[in-house]
Amino acid sequence: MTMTDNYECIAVAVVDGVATVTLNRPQKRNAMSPQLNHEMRDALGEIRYDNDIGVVVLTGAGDAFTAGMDLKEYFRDTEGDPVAFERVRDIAWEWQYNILRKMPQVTIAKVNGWCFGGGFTPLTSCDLAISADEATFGLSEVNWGIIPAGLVTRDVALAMGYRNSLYYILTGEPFDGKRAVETGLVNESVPHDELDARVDALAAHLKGLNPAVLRTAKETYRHSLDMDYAQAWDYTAAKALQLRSRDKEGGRRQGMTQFLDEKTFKPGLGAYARGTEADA
Ligand code: ACO
Ligand code: V55
Repeated sequence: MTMTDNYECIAVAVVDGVATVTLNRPQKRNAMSPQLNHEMRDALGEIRYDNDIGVVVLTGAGDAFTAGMDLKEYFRDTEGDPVAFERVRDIAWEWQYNILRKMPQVTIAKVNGWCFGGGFTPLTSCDLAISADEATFGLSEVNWGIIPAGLVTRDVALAMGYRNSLYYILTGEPFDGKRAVETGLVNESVPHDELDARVDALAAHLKGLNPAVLRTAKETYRHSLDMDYAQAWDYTAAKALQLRSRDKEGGRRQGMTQFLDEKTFKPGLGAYARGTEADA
């Protein structure tokens, strides 16, 4: 599997069904170079088909989550060569958006430090995001003379809303983890020395839930947004039925049995005990 591959710009470690993918160019603040993007496309392309992995954590080595796209290798080195730029741009888009957003696993961005510009796309493509209070975020594009491109503008609009998006897009002002929570960009922030423990606990919780249910729930959420109400209603009904065949442990039936007959749990307060019962 992926973890045995020799990557230079990223690191992949799998422990107890949780894959941690680390952007690993700390000397360059994990700036996303073409090679890093290529390795990420490869690694996520493998992880997404690995049934033994239930949760994927994306983080950065050293004091950065990621300083964004690599100004030298991604922008300057392709200047004057639109085809070369398209090539590196499309590989970046492929993992940051197409693959990451559709991962069947639950994905968590663990924002340990600097997160700028193009870093907002992998950040918002993750389902959940937990940051360090001390992390620094910024839509720094305007500071050096470009607009938030790729899907940064679109993603920020979704995560932070109208006023906050335009404020940070137009000012380029940096902000910390606590502010990121207020704007809706991340779910929570905690002191940096508690970040690993908080993400580990969240990952462990998610890993304990029925993976087919989580996958179907996230797909339904993501696709519903692009539909009108009638389509969303019908699509959701079809997804609910799809789950019945996807879910090999028959979660729905176990849940009803344990609540209604055995009275061993309350669905409002926690999850059913997952057994080994195969769906008939
Ligand atoms: N692209 C290329 N190289 C970068 C990037 C980047 N995005 N960010 C940092 N580096 C490199 C620096 O050039 C430097 O390289 P060198 O040691 O070979 O000279 C090294 O990483 C360390 O960077 P410093 O600036 O010395 O680190 P410091 O800790 O003082 O500052 C900070 C960190 C604030 C993240 C700073 O590096 C920075 O502002 N980086 C750019 C952030 C940014 O605006 N990114 C682009 C957003 S737009 C987009 O992504 C499309
Ligand atoms: C950015 C810019 C891009 C890109 C991805 O906002 C992200 C940063 C100009 O191209 O492809």
